[in-house]
Amino acid sequence: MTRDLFDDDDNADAAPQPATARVPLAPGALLLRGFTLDAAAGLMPAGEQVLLAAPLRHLQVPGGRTMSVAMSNCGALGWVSDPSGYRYSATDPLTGRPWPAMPDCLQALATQAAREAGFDGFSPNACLINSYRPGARMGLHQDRDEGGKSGDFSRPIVSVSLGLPAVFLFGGPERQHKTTRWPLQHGDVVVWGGPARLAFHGVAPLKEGEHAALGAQRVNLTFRQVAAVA
Ligand code: MD3
Ligand code: FE
Repeated sequence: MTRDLFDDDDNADAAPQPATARVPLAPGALLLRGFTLDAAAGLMPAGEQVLLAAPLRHLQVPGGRTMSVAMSNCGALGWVSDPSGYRYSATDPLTGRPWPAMPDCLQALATQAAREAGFDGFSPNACLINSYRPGARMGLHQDRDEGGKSGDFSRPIVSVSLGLPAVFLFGGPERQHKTTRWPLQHGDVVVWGGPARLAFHGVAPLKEGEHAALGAQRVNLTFRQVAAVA
């Protein structure tokens, strides 16, 4: 690469460097627009491999309802729910086997995005895969199962949006807090840390559509650094 030969301000022919728009959504929450656009094509085969070993499924939640979002996991720990509660588990309850390993390209993407947002040394051990078909939604909730006994929420969560666009709802520290709406597109990455880490959030019902690579679907990956499970 000889770009440094031409690396002066008056070189009008310089190829434009891909600019990732950085949009602060709230204190602690940074949207990196298009952060995975270049890598997205490489992420999808990695994701497909994971889903062959640990298929998407609709989990039940306490109260007995079934989630409209289909889920799976990769990494040392995976988020699971059944009528008795939510928890992180080292094994997939569907197969009894450990979750598939987190592919290196996914791990690296999450660590880089966190660093961009000022969180050095993010080393996720859990990646939750959410698949939304048209109509699927996620109600307002907090993500509190990562902190372990000590309640350590110093690590951010990194989320990657692929496929159809969705409207993300971002609230405050209490459920009643009013929410703001943020469209998230294929390739967007958001880092949620600091004061945003325990904010209520959700996803509006997915609109019908067809994405060139993923069909009538939105896939969201969330990377988490979960404290040791007892
Ligand atoms: C804000 N997933 O899996 S990702 C979830 O699009 C979840 O599938 C949504 O909420 C989705 O728990 C939203 C964005 C997100 C993830 C975690 C957060 C936003 C967050 C944790 C704290 C605050
Ligand atoms: Fe969440």
